[in-house]
Parts: sequence; C-alpha cells; structure tokens
Amino acid sequence: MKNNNLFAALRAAFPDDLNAVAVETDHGLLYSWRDLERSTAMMANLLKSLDLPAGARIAMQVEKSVEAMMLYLATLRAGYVFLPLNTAYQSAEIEYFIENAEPSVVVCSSKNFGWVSKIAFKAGTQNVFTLDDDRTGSLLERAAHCSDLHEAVPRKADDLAAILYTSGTTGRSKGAMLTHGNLLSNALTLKAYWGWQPGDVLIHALPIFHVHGLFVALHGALINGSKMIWLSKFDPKLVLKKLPEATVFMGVPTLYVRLLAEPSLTHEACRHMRLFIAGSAPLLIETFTDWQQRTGHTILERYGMSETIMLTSNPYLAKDGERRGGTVGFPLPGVSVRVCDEDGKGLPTGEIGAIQVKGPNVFKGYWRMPEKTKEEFTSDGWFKTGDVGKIDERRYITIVGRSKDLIISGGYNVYPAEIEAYINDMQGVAESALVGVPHPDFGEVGVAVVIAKPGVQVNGDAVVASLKAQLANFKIPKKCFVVPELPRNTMGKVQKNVLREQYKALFA
Ligand code: MLC
Ligand code: AMP
Repeated sequence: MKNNNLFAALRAAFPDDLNAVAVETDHGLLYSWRDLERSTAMMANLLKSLDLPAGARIAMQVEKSVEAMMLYLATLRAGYVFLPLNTAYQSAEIEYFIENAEPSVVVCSSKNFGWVSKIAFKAGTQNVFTLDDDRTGSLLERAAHCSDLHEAVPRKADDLAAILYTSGTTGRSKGAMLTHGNLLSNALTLKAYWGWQPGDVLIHALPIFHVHGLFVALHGALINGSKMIWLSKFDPKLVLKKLPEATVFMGVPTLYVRLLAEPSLTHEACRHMRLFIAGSAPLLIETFTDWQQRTGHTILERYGMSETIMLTSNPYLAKDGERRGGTVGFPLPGVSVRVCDEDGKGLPTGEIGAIQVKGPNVFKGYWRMPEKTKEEFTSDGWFKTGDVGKIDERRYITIVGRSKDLIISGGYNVYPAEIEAYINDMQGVAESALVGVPHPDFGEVGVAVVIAKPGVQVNGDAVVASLKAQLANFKIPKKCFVVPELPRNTMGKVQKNVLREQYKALFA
C-alpha cells in the first residue's frame, strides 16, 4: 500500500544531487539536502526511541531555526503529530495548549525551560527537550547519538500530521487537526498553480508556527526541491539584499508595507524575482498598486486559514486571468467555495454572504471538540469559514469582512473575547470592548475601551501594562481608553461598529 506520509512525498522531491544547498541562513550557514535527510532521520530515531504512544503530539515553542524546521519534518517522518506554538505565547497561554493537547514531547528554548517544563510535567508530558537557535540544546545532543537512517513511518492520508491552535469567538482556542492528506494535496495544488519551476529559490522570512510559514512557504520549496534563503526574522534590508539570489517571496501584508518603505526597492532590485505572494490578512489596494509601480511586479494575493490551508488564489498565469488587487482570486483546483445566506442558501453572483468551503484541504475537526466541529460544518459538509464575501461574474472572490469577531494584526489573529476577559478580570474594571482599527504598519490593531466600576479610577496605560505581563505581544491593544459608558443597541449589546468608527483615525 502507498505510504501517504507527507515527509515521504517531500523527501521524494529532493533533488538527485543531495550535496546541493537546500537552505542558506542569514548567518551564512549552508545546509545540503543530505543534511536535511540525515538530521531529520536522527531526530525521527530519537522520537522513535522514546516509545511514544501512537498519535503522540510533539509540541515546539522555540525561536525560528533550521533545526526547528527539521524537528517538524522529523515528527512527520516518525509518524507523530506536530504542535507548533508561537514564541510570543506566555505561561497562561502555553499552559492551556499543553493541558489541552497533552503532548508526549515538548521542545522549548533553554531560557524558558524552567517554566515550560514545570507546566509540561504537571500536564503529564514525559519528555522536555531544549533547542536554541544556535544549534545547541538537549534535543540535538540526544539526536546526535541516533542513527541517520530512518524509513518514513507508513501513514494513511487521513492520519493526523499537525494540530494548529486557532482562537474562537467564544471560549478557548481550538486545535485544528490537519492530516497528511490535507497538507500534501494543498502543497501539490500550489506547486502546480503557482508554477513552481526548477531553479526557484524562496526567501523564507515568516515564522514557522503558523500555516503561512510552516506549510505554504516551507512545503512550497520542499515539494519543488527548491533552495530556501532562511531568515530567522523578517528584516526588510536583508530581504532586499537577497532578492537578486531569489525568485519567490511570500509575506503577510505588513512585510510588503515595510519593504515599500525601503528606498532601494526598485524594478532593478526585483529583476530576478518570478513571484511575490501575499496573504493571511487583507492586502490594501494602495500596497498592491504601489508595489506594481515600484517593482514592476503584480503581487499575487491568496486566501486561506488554519483549518483549510490555502483556499483561493489569484491566477499565476495570464491566460487564467489578471491578478486583481482587493480580491483573493479563484477557488484553487479541487477546492469548492460558495457564498450563502444565513440559512445556507447559495446567493446569486455579486451578493454578499458567508463563505463556505469544501475540499481535500479541509481539516478533520477540532481536537477533542466534536460539538464545536459539528457547529462549524453545515449538514451537507461545508466548512463555515467565518469570513464574509462575494463572488463576481468573473468568479473572482472578494472578502468584505468577517462574521467572526476577529482582529488580524500584522498577520496574527487576535480574538477580542480573549483580551476582554483578561481586562474584565482587572481590579476596578466593570466592562471592556476591544475593536480593530486601521493601522499603517500592521493593517489593523486592537484598541481597548474600558468602563470603570462606580467610584473607581482605572488607568488605560496600566491596563495595557498588565496585559503585557500576561499575553503574547501581538495581542496587546496599542491603546486603552477609559470612558464613562459604551455605546449600546436597544438590546444592551455593545455596538462595536460605533467604537470602530469613533477610533478609526487613531493611527491614520
Ligand atoms: C509584533 N508586535 C505586533 C505584531 N508583531 N503588534 C501587533 N501585531 C503584530 N503582528 C508588537 C511587538 O510586540 C512590539 O510591541 C511592537 O508591536 C513592534 O514590534 P516590531 O518589532 O515592529 O515587530 P516585529 O518583531 O518586527 O514583528 C512584526 C511582524 C510579525 C509583522 C514581522 O508580526 C510577523 O512575523 N507577522 C507574520 C505573522 C504570520 O506569519 N501570520 C501567518 C498566519 S497563517 P512593543 O510594545 O514591545 O513595542 C494565516 C493563514 C493564511 O493567517 O492565510 O496564511
Ligand atoms: P488563521 O486562523 O490564523 O489561519 O487566519 C485565517 C483568517 O485570515 C481567514 O479566515 C481570513 O479572515 C484571514 N485571511 C487570510 N488570508 C486573507 C486574505 N488574503 N485577505 C483577507 N483575509 C485573509
């Protein structure tokens, strides 16, 4: 029977010359395809030696490094389930993920070992390793003693490969379960649709704990046997320096905004490039047109989410149509997209409604949340994205908003309910509301509006400072206002649209 292990498919795409460079880092290190092959085998053998239960989760919260990427590949190879965690998460956030996912292995940076291992051991995790971005840590020390030969463990297409936590409008984060089949089908579709070619070189400048950097960018290069220029952190000057050696770049809109601020971004600087791809948040039309003028390239915008990986894309080839700014293009081959009213009835062309999707890319469900999973699918099997949009007569899809109360800041999702719960718990706070307002760099940022309990003084800056001590940095509102009352409708519900309007020019 065919082995549907995603690693096996990625490995099969390695070039014949295993001595060729697979990854070049911003520190000037070179990793060959043979290095990827051998190091992932050693890590996979280490995982195997731990005698983990079938379906064991391997959680990782470490700074971006090639070794961290290898741990992901090794987890696939060994047939376990990868659980990447944003490095910005603090203890309360990590505690929730670890208690919820019950990973058998947790890998963290050595500076966090004290508090992370305490949480992990308390939750029953047996193995906690360290991994730092300078190629040190107990994970590598232990893997160094393992064989560099390893046969990818047979997996079925339906077997779990990764769990990505994504927050909800209400309640705690949910783990989206993605299978080997989901990830491979999407990688192959994108390889064909975006015209990956021999000789392509990707600048990988995104974090590797979310869909964009971990799957879209990484799988894209690997399934094409393409070299990656690996940046541990996005740095516009370094990207510009590397453009003449690269052909493909992927980024969230903030990365494009920051590149546009560099005077050396010119037609000439981008002469070697084949394709610029944007996604994870709306790309402003100004950014799209400025980029065209400054570089001569038309950004290809695509749309996806943790539960579905990539869903739609503007065309790569001119014969399939133009890349239209402000739209997210067409459903990818094999993916179905429909726009419905509240009752799930399909809407005519051009009408705005809920975006629902179906396809081999759509996840298996939320980790240990069968009820929540059921709620997010229609009775006829379509996944409700929570995004609101329309499809025009030429089939282009435009996202016009979200039915879910979500702020996307610099490509990271912030769920107001989570932040409001923290603020409401603070002394002296009666109620709060978090809204997203336009921001020139992050696209959108959170602003908190708070009312104090009668007779109590609450300081907005103190609210922000207190949140900083508890939550990931990208979730922190950029401003907090203390006001006498919040605008409400006749039902008493806070009118967030009124607040958004009131504060919309704050960062203009
Ligand atoms: C950092 N800060 C942010 C922020 N990132 N605030 C809001 N939103 C963000 N995204 C905070 C910092 O903590 C700091 O606060 C201040 O803002 C300035 O930080 P910075 O130094 O400018 O930030 P930097 O480290 O440069 O990070 C910015 C960034 C990063 C844009 C490079 O946020 C990033 O890598 N975003 C990409 C996210 C991503 O990969 N998303 C894909 C999700 S997948 P202070 O107070 O300390 O000054 C997905 C599906 C799909 O959505 O379709 O792809
Ligand atoms: P996540 O849950 O982090 O995977 O974020 C997924 C959400 O990001 C989607 O549901 C959309 O709301 C948003 N998103 C992704 N790509 C785009 C895009 N190109 N334009 C607008 N929104 C996008």
